[in-house]
Amino acid sequence: MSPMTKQAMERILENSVSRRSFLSRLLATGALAGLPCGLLRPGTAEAGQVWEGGYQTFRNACPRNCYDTCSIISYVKDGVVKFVEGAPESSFTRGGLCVKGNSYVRRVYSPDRIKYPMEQQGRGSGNWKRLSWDQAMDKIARKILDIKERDGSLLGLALTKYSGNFGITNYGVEGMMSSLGYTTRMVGTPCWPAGIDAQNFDMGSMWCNDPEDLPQARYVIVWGANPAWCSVHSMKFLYAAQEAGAKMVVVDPVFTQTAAKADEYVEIRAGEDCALALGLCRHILDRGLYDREWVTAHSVGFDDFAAYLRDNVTVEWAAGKSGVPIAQIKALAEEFAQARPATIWIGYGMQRHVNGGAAVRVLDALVAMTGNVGKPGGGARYGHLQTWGFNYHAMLQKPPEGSKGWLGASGPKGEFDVSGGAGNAKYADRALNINKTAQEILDAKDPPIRMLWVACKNVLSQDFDRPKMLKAFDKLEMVVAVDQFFNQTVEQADIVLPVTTLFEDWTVNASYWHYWLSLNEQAIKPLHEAKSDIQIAAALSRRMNELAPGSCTFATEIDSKDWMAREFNKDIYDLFGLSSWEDLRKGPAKAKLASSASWADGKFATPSKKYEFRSDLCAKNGHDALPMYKEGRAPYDKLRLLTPHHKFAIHSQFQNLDWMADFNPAPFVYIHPRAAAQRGIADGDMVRVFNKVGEVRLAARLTSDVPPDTLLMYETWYKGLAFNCQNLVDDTSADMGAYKTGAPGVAIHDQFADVARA
Ligand SMILES: Nc1nc2c(c(=O)[nH]1)N[C@H]1C(S)=C(S)[C@@H](COP(=O)(O)OP(=O)(O)OC[C@H]3O[C@@H](n4cnc5c(=O)[nH]c(N)nc54)[C@H](O)[C@@H]3O)O[C@H]1N2
Ligand SMILES: Nc1nc2c(c(=O)[nH]1)N[C@H]1C(S)=C(S)[C@@H](COP(=O)(O)OP(=O)(O)OC[C@H]3O[C@@H](n4cnc5c(=O)[nH]c(N)nc54)[C@H](O)[C@@H]3O)O[C@H]1N2
Ligand SMILES: [Mo]
Repeated sequence: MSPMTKQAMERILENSVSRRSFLSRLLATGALAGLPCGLLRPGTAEAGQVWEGGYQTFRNACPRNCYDTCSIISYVKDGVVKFVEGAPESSFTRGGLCVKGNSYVRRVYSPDRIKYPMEQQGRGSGNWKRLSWDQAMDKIARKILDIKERDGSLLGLALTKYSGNFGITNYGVEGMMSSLGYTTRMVGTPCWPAGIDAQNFDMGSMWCNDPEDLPQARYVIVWGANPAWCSVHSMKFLYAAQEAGAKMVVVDPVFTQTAAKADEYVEIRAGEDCALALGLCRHILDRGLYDREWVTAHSVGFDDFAAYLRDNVTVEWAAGKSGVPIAQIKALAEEFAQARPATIWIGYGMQRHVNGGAAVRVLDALVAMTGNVGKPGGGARYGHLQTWGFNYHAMLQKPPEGSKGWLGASGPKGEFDVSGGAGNAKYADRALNINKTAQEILDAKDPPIRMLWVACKNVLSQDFDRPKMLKAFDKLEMVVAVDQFFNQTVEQADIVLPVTTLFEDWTVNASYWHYWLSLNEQAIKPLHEAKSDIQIAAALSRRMNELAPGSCTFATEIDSKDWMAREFNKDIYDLFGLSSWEDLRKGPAKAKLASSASWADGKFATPSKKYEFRSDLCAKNGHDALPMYKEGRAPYDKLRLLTPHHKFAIHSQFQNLDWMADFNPAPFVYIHPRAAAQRGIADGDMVRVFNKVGEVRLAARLTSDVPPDTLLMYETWYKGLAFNCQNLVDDTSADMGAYKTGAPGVAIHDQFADVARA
């Protein structure tokens, strides 16, 4: 161990609490350029260690829905988090945090945090009145009991939860609902479901190589992903690949910061990934550059796929559809097929289309036919859930005896049994599509949804068709939002409950991209009157049982640390080489992988146990059996609208902080100079972007980084601004997702709009 001098440490810590120094520090370290950076030297910290100057260190983990799921060390003095850094022990986090991670100190201590339970007199009025926890729980519990009495079930109580906090104990929110009875659940995900289904059909599961083996790749295509912003810690592995001689290509309709770092940029017409990828496959087939041996040994249906390519696909056709020149397609195909190993990073952005699942299947096929599946440095990289085998103790709660609900698997879907039924086993929760939350609330009957519990989710910022969502909210008798900030959903809630940040309670975090596991220790006491979601569940259970004994099975007192410990099991310990979770106090652990490559043994989890170019399962689920071309969505307005993810925010989180607003105070819509000129729009003009869903007003920025037929704005919440891109995004479904996630994905990037000077 080589501790820093006390003075150096003090300097960093003192600097870290000032707003100006946050900016200058980020500038100095390059974090603003999207580069991860270690501020402290590796090996300087040990969990629980008390520093000379009185700083104690704790193990934390960023619980946001992000590829990187960073392992964090927090430095605490006098019960206050003074400074955070990336854990040096993780070769993925490698001692550095992103711009958002570096701002955690502000997020925790922001004066804007919700401090105590409150009730709003009139949604959207801002007329909030403080409640005690007892009063809040009493109002909520009485409402739940009232619903049960009126409907004979709790199907009128709905939960919407997504990705605000991916800590494993936070699945206790679902557990809380189960412990009340059978309720209505918003199921599915707005994020990645089309690709999940596609990979399940092709390989039997979604399973990516360890991203730390990227330096072994000789050729990398980053296809519809923007890791320079959305996975900054992966960039060092991409750079290492480039330094070792690999070529990096980016396929994106937008010239992103990742594209700027690539060796070649392919400007594709959005929604035409199927066409471009099929063109590549056809050319590889024609040149005989596919891996005949691998395809014969490990796959089924390749001949059918090859016949489809010969009969239906030409490079010229692919060029016409995708807008990518013929010569570039041919060169790309030849280079990709001849570089071994070659890999594709399949982004989540590219599958948010009506043909997104179909496109992911063609990309998988391209990687497979070139013999790159199962190879270190190769692979069709999308995501994985290999390290998520926890007990889900917090989640798996039982409904109270005699609870009634939706008729389960035996009953006709959607039918509610009012007869009393024979026992709990025949009942289930009512599952509704999270990506059509507004429509589902409007349509739900027998019983209608009366009450919505919102946790880890910002419905009015992140869900689709905001005008319709506002109408849907009008139907709800009570909305409870559990959050940290007065965001645009809280604005429309009746009761808000303050929730802790990651530093204020225990949990454990895994990643869907890398293979590290991190403990999240409680580093400080909960601020103000905040409670974690599982502590809120216990508080609700206490009041429910006081009012109606037996009405809630959730524990009424819980020790969060103990509940965290209960999530571990032998398989997790074995996978990570741990003897106890306490080992994680020394630092994050990495899964002991037999190979850095997924599917290295060539045994797939499909029905045939082989890679399936032809998937009957896929056909059974209503799609084409082969990876085939699927038309995109027909434009419904003049320009395409893309609303991807921003650098200074993760969805609606972080950009609301004053520290972020300092250097990114307001959103822009990015417009190509030609499209702008046609409309008399100059750089910096205030404009109106509008379509059939609604409109937003914001400043225009002219750039040829976007195609002439495309408008780009980033989905983000700016405190104090009305900006909300969901006024322009409808809830049209993607093709796939229902098989594995319970609901299809959503075609976020198949949106269209026009723009005019405001
Ligand atoms: N137009 C458009 N829409 C999109 C997308 C897009 O690209 N464009 N992307 C989609 C994608 S990929 C995703 S993943 C979703 C994300 O959608 P969400 O998961 O809704 O997004 P977040 O804003 O990350 O988090 C939601 C809330 O959780 C709160 N929170 C944080 N920690 C906790 C906690 O411990 N407990 C509780 N109760 N709350 C907590 C945060 O303060 C925040 O308000 O958005 C989707 N929507
Ligand atoms: N800083 C930051 N990091 C994040 C997040 C964040 O909000 N901010 N969100 C996290 C989450 S939940 C997710 S899901 C991931 C998202 O990670 P990514 O998938 O990397 O990010 P997105 O911004 O959703 O989309 C990536 C790119 O897809 C492109 N794209 C859109 N349509 C098409 C198309 O038809 N074809 C092709 N080839 N490209 C297309 C967009 O132009 C965009 O540049 O990042 C995670 N990390
Ligand atoms: Mo996501």
